[in-house]
Amino acid sequence: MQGVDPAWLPDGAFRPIGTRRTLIRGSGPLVDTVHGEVARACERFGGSVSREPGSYDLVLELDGDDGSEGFVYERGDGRTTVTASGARGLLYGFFHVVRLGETAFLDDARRASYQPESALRMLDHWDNVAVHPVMGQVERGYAGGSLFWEDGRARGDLERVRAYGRLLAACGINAVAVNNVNVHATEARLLTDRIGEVADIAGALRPYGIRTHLSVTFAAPVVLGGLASADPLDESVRAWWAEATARVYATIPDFGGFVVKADSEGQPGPFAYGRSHADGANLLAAALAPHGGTVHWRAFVYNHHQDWRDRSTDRARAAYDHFVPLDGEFADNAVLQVKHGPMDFQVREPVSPMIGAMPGTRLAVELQATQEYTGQQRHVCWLGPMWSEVLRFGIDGESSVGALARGGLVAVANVGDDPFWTGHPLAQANLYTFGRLAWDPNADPHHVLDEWIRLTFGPGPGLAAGLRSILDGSWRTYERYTAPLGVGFMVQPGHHYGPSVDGYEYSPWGTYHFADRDGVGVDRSVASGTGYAGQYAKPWADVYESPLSCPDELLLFFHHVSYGHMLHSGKTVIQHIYDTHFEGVAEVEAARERWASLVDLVDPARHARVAERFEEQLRSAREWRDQVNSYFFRKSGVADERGRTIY
Ligand code: GCV
Repeated sequence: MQGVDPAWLPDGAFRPIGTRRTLIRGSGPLVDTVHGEVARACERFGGSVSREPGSYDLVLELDGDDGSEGFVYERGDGRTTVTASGARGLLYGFFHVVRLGETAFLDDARRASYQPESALRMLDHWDNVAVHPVMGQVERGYAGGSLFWEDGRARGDLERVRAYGRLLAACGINAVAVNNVNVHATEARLLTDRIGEVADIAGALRPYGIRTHLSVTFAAPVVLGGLASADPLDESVRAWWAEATARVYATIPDFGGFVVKADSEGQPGPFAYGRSHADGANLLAAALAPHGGTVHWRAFVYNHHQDWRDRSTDRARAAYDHFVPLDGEFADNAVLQVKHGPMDFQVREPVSPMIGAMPGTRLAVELQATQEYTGQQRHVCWLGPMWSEVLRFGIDGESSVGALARGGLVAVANVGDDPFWTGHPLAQANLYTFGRLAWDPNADPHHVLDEWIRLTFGPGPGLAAGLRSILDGSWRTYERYTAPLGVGFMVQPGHHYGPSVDGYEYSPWGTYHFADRDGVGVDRSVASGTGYAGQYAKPWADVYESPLSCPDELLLFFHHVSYGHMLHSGKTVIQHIYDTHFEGVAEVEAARERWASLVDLVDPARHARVAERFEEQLRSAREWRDQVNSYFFRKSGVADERGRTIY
C-alpha cells in the first residue's frame, strides 16, 4: 500500500514502544493484532516483544474476555502496564500508550482506568457501490471514491480498508456502516446475494475491533424477495426478514446490524402501510435480536414537498412530532438515530429537542464529519468545538447530550480513496476528534486537537502553534462568512457548495430566512410562530421563546427580528452581518498566510495540497461575504456604519 498518508499513526509514533521490551499476555485475534503492532515497531526500532515471563518495560495483558472496552493503565516500579478484561480494551490500551509516547515510560507512579462513555462509536459511510448519476460514488463525499467499493463491487485489495480500521481503532471507533442510507438497486443486494462482499470488508476491519453494519432498504422484501408488500405487521414479511438476517449472520457472525432511512427523502417506509416507525424499526429489531444485532433507525423524517406559501409547516418540528409520541414503543435492540440539530448539519443549529424527550428509547446522536454544509473539505473547518458544544449541552436540565446518547454516537464519514484520506489534509482532524469525543464527550476538544497535531506532525512547537491557530477557530470563521445568526441553508441548492441566499427560500425542502425590507429570521416561538421553541424542556423553551433571552448565535433560527434589533453583543443585526462577513474573510486571509509560513515544516505534498485549498477557500469566502452583505444591504437599505464596500 504505497503512497497512503499514515495520518495520526506515522512510524515515529511507535518509537517509544519499538525501542523497549514488551510482554504480551492473553490470546485471541485482537491480542494477535496488538502483538503484530508491537512486533512491527520493534523490527523498526530495535526493541523486543515476547509472550514469555521475564523483565519488561511494558506489559500488555488481557485478563479474561468479558466484551468490555475499558482498560487500566499503570506506571510503577519502572514498568508500564495495561490490563484489560476485554480484547478491545487491550487494543485501546495499546493505542493509549502510543498516544502518550515517551510520557508513558516516565517514572512517576500513576494508575488510571479508562472506559468509553458510549458503547457504540460509529461511522456511517454514504458510499454507493455503483457510481450514482447525480450523487457520484460517495454521496456528499469530498475525498475521492469509496474506500470499500470500486467498479461496482467490493475492492479486491482491502489493504487500505485494513489501514483505515487501524486508524479508527487508534481513536476509539468500533463500528462502521459500509453503504449509503439512500439504498439504490445495486446496494440493496448487499443484504442478500452480495453479502459475501460485505463479509470481505468486515474481515478487513475485524482485526481492529470494528463491527460492520449495513444500510438496508425497508422495501427489501418487495424488491429482493418478490413479496407483494413490505408491511411490518405481515407475517410473510417478518419471516422474510428473519431468514435474510439469519443468512447475513451465517456469513458474518459478528455483524453489527442494520441502518435504515425510512419515509425520508423518497426512501420507502412503514407509512405506506399505515404503520408507525416503531412498527418498522421493531420488525428489523425482531429479525436481528436472536443474533445480537441492532437496528439503527434514523429520525430524519420530514416533508420535502412543502409549499413555501404555507407558513404553518416547519421542518424543524418534524422529527419531534413524528417520534416523541412513540417513546417507549421501540424494542430494546432498536436505536433511534437523531441528527444533532433539528435541520440538517448546518454550521449552526440548536440541539435537537428530541434528545432528552424520549427517556424510554435508546437514542444515538448523529454528527456529520463530511463537510456537506461546512466547506466540503475545500475549506478548513475543524468541527471539534461545535460537536463539543452539542455533546455537553444539558438538554433536560441535568444530563448532557453525550450522556443521553445511550444508543451511541455516529458520524457521517469524511474519507475516501484520496491519498490524504480526507481530501483536505487538515480535515483528518475532524475524523480523529469525532472518535475521541465519542469515547469521552466531555473531553476538551482543544486537547484532542493538540493530540492530533502532535501525533500527525510530530512534536515541533512552531508547527503546533501554527496549526492550532489555523484550526482552532476555523468553525467560527466559517460561520462568520456564511449564513448569519443560525439562519442556515443559504447554499446553492443540490450540491450545497457556495452562497445562494435565496437558494432554498422558495423550494419544496423548507424555507429558511424570510428576509424582507424590515427584517429577517423565522418565528419559531409558541406565542406567534410555528411553536417549535415549545418542543424544548425548560429552561430552554423559555430561553428560546423570547428574542430577549435567545442567544445571539441562534436568534434568526428562532425569531424574525428587524435589522435594527440590538443583539446582546451590542451590535444591531445588520451591523453584525456586515462585520462578521468582513471579519470571516480577514481570518481566512490570516490563516492562509500562517499556512504559507509553515512551508519548511510540513512535507511538500501536504503543504501544496492545503495551500491550493486555501486559495479556493479565500475565493469562496469573498463570494459569500459579498453576496450576503449585498443581499442584506439591498433588502434593508441600511448602510455599513464603517463605510466598507458593499456591492
Ligand atoms: C444521504 C441531507 C443530504 C442527503 C442525505 C440526507 C440524509 O439531506 O443532503 O444527501 O442523504 O441528508 O441524512 O439522509
